[in-house]
Amino acid sequence: MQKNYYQPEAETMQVEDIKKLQEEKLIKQVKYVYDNVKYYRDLMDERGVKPEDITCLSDISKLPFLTKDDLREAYPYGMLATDLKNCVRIQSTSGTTGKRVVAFYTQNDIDMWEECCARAIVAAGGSNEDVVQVCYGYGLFTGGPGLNGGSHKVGSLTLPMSSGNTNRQIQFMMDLNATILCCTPSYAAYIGESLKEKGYKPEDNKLKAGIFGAEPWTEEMRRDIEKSLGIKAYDIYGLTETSGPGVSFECEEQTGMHINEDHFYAEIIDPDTGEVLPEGSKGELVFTSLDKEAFPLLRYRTRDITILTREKCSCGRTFIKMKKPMGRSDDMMIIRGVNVFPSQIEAVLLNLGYAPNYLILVDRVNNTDTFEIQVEMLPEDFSDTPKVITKKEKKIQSAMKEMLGINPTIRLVAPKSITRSEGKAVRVIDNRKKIGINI
Ligand code: DLL
Repeated sequence: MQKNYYQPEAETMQVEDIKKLQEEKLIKQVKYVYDNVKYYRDLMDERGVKPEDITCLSDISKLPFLTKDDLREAYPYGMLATDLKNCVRIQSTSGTTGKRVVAFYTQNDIDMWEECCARAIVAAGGSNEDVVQVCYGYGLFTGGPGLNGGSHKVGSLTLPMSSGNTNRQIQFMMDLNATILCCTPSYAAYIGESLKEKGYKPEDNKLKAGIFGAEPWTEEMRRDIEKSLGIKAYDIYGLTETSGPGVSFECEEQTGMHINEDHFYAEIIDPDTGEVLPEGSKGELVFTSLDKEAFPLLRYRTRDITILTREKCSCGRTFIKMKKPMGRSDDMMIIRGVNVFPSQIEAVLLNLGYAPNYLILVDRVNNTDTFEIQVEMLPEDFSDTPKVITKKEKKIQSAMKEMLGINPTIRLVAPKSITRSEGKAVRVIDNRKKIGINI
């Protein structure tokens, strides 16, 4: 079979050449960050590390880590490494106002990011003959803009659908003969079900592949989606902080995602001690950008748990592969593709005058995440009529929607009815774990 790559010279580089390139880029990027990002320079100074101390890849372990908290502390401009006039875009994670992570991009950063997405599309069999339907969200979320840009680079006809309005998605998919679908795996499964409900069989659509990511999904889910849509389903990974989707992507082997190592250096660390672990070990994934201009990050702790392996891949790509993320080392949940922290929920409740007695219940029913928050009503509200209670629930719901970007079901429950814990409070019951989804 003819192998297709978007940038073969990079994607099939000899491993020694990748390492040499990474080393050269790392040395430059560290100096660039030291010279231009005061926040990180201070961290390096605190540790007594200077850019000259970084002379080879393994020296990276001398550098301090960066965490989401650092990025929040530095919000909005503290991590910016270039003049604002050189920046052309921001993207952002969902999160508390004022506490969002805001990532900046120069045009070169956008080009690099879109090329990474183009590699993913070509690895999924895409070319300028394809019609790529992008139903990741557009806007501050990186999913829509990233895959949209990648599809342009490939020269595919791009359908910038954004998420939601499933009837319209299906109409465009069928009328315009979409061949590649890009969305979260749970939305892909939902589209599959909706097609079936409308009486379509998998062979009635022209789709051949899907590029699905932004949330954890299982091999079982992959098989379900492949069957219901009649496609091959490819995984794609990324995070706002490093650029967005396309940091790594799957090839036809479907055994893990190749990391775009010419732009990102990956390490696996022990989440408790920070020690760098050898290849093949399970631990927390840490990324260092190698050539970003606006928002370069050195040793950024993703909190995603995975394993890196550099086994020979039948696709011919030489980039190291990461396994599907197997969980997180923090309390972030991904619900319907949106990142949710219990602390955000607590902040909303405290703001509205409730005590922090709540329980978050998450499950996956018919491939869609369910999300309920039980909140203890205030003792003085206990005698409220059902109508008044419903009104209060709606008020909490709209405040949650504003904070999180998604709508939970809110249930006000009797005072003192949520079990108190004697140790660490159990705030989250995530039943998706029972069906093998490693949230
Ligand atoms: O989710 C970027 C993205 C968009 C990736 C579209 C793929 C497709 P954030 O909203 O910043 O960015 O969330 C990043 O999502 O740290 C992981 O925990 C999780 N995640 C992303 N892709 C995958 C995946 C986008 N393929 C966080 N499998 C990351 C499992 C994923 N988890």
